Amino acid sequence: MQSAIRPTAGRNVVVVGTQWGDEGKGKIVDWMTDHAQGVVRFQGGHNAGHTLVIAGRKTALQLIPSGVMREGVACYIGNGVVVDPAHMLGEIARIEALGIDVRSRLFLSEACPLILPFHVALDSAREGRRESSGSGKIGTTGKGIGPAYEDKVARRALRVQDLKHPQRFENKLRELVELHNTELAYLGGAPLDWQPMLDGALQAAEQLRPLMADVGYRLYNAHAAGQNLLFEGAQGTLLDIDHGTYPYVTSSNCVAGNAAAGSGVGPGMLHYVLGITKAYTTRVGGGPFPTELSLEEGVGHHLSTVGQERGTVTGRARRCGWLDAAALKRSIIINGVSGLCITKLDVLDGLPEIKICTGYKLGGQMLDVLPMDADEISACEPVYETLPGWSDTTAGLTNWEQLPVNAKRYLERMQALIGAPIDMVSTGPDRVHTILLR
Ligand code: 2SA
Ligand code: MG
Repeated sequence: MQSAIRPTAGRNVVVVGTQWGDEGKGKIVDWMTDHAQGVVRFQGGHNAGHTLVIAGRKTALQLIPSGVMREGVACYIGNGVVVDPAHMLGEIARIEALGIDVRSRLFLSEACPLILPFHVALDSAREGRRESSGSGKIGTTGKGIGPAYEDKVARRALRVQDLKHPQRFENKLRELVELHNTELAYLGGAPLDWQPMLDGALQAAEQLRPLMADVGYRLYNAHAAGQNLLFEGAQGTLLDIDHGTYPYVTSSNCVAGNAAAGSGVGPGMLHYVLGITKAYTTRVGGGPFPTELSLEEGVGHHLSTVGQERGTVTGRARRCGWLDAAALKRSIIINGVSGLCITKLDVLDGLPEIKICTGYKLGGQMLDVLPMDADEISACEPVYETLPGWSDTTAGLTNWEQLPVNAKRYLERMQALIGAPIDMVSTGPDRVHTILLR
């Protein structure tokens, strides 16, 4: 059978999370990079945490595309990404310390908005205010992501290209600092001084300048030359600014459609959408989560501990619950998912029975897809179907035939409920722990 996901020449793949992030996208992108010559980030910033385990060695990437771990693969940071210059240089240095060459194959779009220290200060001051006012924290990563995107949309952001023009940079920066200091004062925060920010940015500029590139044009030419490109989504569909559980979302579009706008290519250059789905559900931060379980005991405790569910960036404990097929259904539709990769199946090993949420009860009605309104989602009572578990281990398996019969049944039922084919199953963190189905 012709493989649906092993790319043939000139076939580009978008990898997106179908849940609330942390589905294991980094490992899959890394695995798929065997067949790609370029990996592209198109949204988010260093709020992302992609953990890769290669030959037993764990690496966490936040801003640099996961393709960097493969020699010779080009890494692109598209215009849809918000870039903290200091963080970026730190991350490059950390990867270089592993003996990996980064700078010769990293391309940074000039149009990326910058994350500067006042964005970080605003992010945390606002979270503090939300908490003290009782309106409920969003539970951001505190990296300044939301405030940076706000400046972009307000058309006043400093962008990577401004780093090439020190005077222009200074003028815009001074205005922005003045503006943001007003809000910081309102929130009870200390005002920030523009001068050290300018010094820091101009220092970083020297190192960033050689990386600046016309990313969209490069991608166009790479595609024309027959290369395979991988578009690496960060966070997940239910955290999308438009389609997620608003306001408990991140500030970018995480859905597959944004792979085009966020990198500067046409939608015709996206050929296959791989949706990454964890075999259960996790969420880090606030907001509704219908299938959530207590982490203190039973299955919730099992998922949290066996799955080692902690934030890569912040170390926060992730909330855990059963698979939610009704939420996934929405995700499959919005992303136009071509095929699914199910990850962390082995975490379910040993559970006597496994539940799948097939819909919700809401105000006397039955729903078969996640509602759009966060308050309505909070009021939803999940409806479950129960399947038998399996006692044999699935960890590290590489072949469908080796899976316990009940694990196959679980995957087949999931596929039928969600409405998208499963093309891959990941059975462990290492590259080789992968079952390819089509
Ligand atoms: P932000 O910082 O403004 O993007 O936060 C807004 C919401 O988006 C969530 N978010 C994430 N959820 C899961 N994983 C993410 N990346 C890290 C990881 C998170 C970490 O891979 O583990 O280390 O805690 C990520 N980034 C943003 C966030 O929790 C808020 O709900
Ligand atoms: Mg993550």
